[in-house]
Amino acid sequence: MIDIVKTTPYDDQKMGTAGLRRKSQVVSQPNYFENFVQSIFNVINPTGKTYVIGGDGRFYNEIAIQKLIKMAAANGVKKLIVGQNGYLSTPASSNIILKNHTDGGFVLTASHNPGGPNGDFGIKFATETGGQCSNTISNKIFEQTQNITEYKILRIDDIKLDTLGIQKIGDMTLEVIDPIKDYVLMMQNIFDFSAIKKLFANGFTMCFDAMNAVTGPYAIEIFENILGATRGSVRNSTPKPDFGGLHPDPNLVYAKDLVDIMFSDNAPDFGAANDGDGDRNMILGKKFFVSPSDNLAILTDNYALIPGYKNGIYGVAKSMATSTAVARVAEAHKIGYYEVPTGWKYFVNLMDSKRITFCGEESFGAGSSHIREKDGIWAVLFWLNILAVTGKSVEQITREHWQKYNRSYYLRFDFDGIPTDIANDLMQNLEQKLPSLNNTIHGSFKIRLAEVFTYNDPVDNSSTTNGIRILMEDGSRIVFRLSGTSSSGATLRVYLEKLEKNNLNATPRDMVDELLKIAMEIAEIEKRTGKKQADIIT
Ligand code: G16
Repeated sequence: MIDIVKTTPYDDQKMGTAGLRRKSQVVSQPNYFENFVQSIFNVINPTGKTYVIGGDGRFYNEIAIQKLIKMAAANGVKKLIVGQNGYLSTPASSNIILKNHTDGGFVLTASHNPGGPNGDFGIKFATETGGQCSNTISNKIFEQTQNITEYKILRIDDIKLDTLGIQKIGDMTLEVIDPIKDYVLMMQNIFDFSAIKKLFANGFTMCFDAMNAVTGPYAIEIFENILGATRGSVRNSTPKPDFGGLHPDPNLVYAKDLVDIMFSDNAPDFGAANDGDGDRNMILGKKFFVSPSDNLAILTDNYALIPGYKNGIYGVAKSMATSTAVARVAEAHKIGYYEVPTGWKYFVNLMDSKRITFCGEESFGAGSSHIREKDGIWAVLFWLNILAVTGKSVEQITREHWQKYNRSYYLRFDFDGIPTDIANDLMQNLEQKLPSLNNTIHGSFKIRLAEVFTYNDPVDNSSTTNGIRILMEDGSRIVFRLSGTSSSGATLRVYLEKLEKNNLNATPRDMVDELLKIAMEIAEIEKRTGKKQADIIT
């Protein structure tokens, strides 16, 4: 029986950079999740349609997925494809959407944000493209959330999701699938698994940190079971509702245990980590870190070594805040190059229109048009394939890359927990100042152009502004943005890039120090936020 439940709106259900992300305690308020899901259904008219659902297993996943299934059935959905026990990584979900030509999907995740009763929960909504919905759709959904008066839900017992196969939920078909199988097949079609197998057979060692999140079972199957990495190569491999207390963001700060292993004297040959929902990656060599911006540039430069790309790639895109390293690779290979606002959804049109094959971001994301999300395990396999074919180390590959293309020293400084009005005022004040900054000299830098970044999508002609960029005459840059994934308050991100042609072996912190001082001063960060220094540097 369908219940029609009366409800009242919550005013904070506007989606950010990647879906809706809020504190678990906020999402678990009465009707909060239901209001948001019904608002999506009100916009997409789901009658007779098929959707994919899953999540990263975090706290509230189990409860939310039951609500979602019962609401889908009550709203006329024809079929749901759900990962066993409610698990699907974000990239696996995108693959299932595309492979089965479904109408879209829901991933229950707050991605790299911490989980648990005091952590975060979230919902990513994808369309039939396999990528997250456009701003036009998310604005319509927000409008619905502001006017919602009721939602529909089937009144039935909880549904068992532990057994593979098909069941009927009212008039709706529910298919429980193996969350890993199709993903593995896709990876086998892209990469040279036999070369990587040989690499491991010859004693190559790796440490993959799944951070107690969704990629653990994928990583065990691919790296240990199929490719033959030694048992135990995958650590923190059991997904836990609170990620075992870890903050599942694969960077030098939050994946500290892995970093310690990789910088110890008996470090394995290769290290990597993924985030909560499996779309982010961090790559490490023995005592060596590959910055995400360099990562994208190196993968792009080496595309021809990978069976899935050996016939050529269309082009490459990066988010504006990502370093310009990949631009130099695109120029050398004479392939298309695009800069988009932060948010993977901006890459989707470029992939669908065959303008790009690869894309990536400074926030530890890289991927290709095999799906419409970034893909953590894909990036790790890409590196393993490069290492297997070239016989070189991570450090060697990266240093040779810098020799060939120069080095973009790059760091991101995050100022967390700023009251939203103060953060907005800071950005507004900076924006007003921009015209007066052009052609001014600051220490050893001269500003060539200071502007608000505007992206004009070549496919749908939409225009989006995102962040402020200060471009220096020598190719160095300062970028300011407010994060779109904070679950409360605001985070100011300051991205610094120092382009260097000769001094290739310095530490990034030393190289961007002068830019940091300029950024602090221009944006009046200390005066306005009271913060003398960043909370997190990645
Ligand atoms: C999401 C988006 C990414 C974006 C990132 C950071 O990642 O999918 O495209 O780069 O947020 O966004 P912000 O700087 O606005 O916090 P994820 O891994 O959280 O889905």
